[in-house]
Amino acid sequence: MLNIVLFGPPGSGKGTQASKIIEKYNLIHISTGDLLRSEVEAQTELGIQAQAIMDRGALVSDEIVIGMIRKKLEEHQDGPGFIFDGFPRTVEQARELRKALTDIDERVTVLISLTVPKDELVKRLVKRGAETGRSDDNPETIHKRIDVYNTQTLPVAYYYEKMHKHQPVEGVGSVNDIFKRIVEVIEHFS
Ligand code: B4P
Repeated sequence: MLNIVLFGPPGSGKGTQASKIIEKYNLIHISTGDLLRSEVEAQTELGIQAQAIMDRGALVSDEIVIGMIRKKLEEHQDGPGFIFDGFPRTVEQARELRKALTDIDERVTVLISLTVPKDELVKRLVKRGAETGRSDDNPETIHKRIDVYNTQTLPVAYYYEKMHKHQPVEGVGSVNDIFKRIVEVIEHFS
């Protein structure tokens, strides 16, 4: 299996590049942001709790997120592999992912980390907020999300670095150019 973690701050292009990677490699897409947003839309108990957390730019609890991931892994054990988009976001989530993959005799192939300067991130997310009305894409929440990324999520990159599986990729430029850089990394690690 090819198991890719797509990593980076909010607005770095994870969701955008994930759809191109899936098209080329036929992987199962696991976006914890999308999974949470569909719970919000369905107004489930989990969704109601998650909405308040997401709207203030904080992270939903590890327990909830890990539960969602394990369910998805079980459903697609026989596929060509997974792309994890926006997960893991804490070192605890990274450890749990390792355990869950080990349970199905699998491991992460590579963590691809999209690097984008903060002013560009803010610009992209403000634009998306104006276009889509996404409730966490407002200036105040965007700054909070970037702070949360720097304090709680960035350590995940070091966790994979220690295993020689962390690969930074410049995330500024055209979507197609960035995708080419990502494909080079995937071909190298697979
Ligand atoms: P996510 O849904 O993961 O949101 P995101 O970090 O903003 O990334 P997204 O993938 O949507 O955006 P992208 O960079 O592709 O998370 C939302 C919230 O859910 C979190 O704040 C948290 O509360 C919760 N959550 C999710 N996962 C969690 C977890 N594991 N644990 C706990 N809580 C969790 O794109 C952004 C914009 O940039 C788009 O408009 C796009 O068109 C544009 N763009 C992309 N590439 C570009 C390029 N090359 N040039 C110019 N613009 C570009």
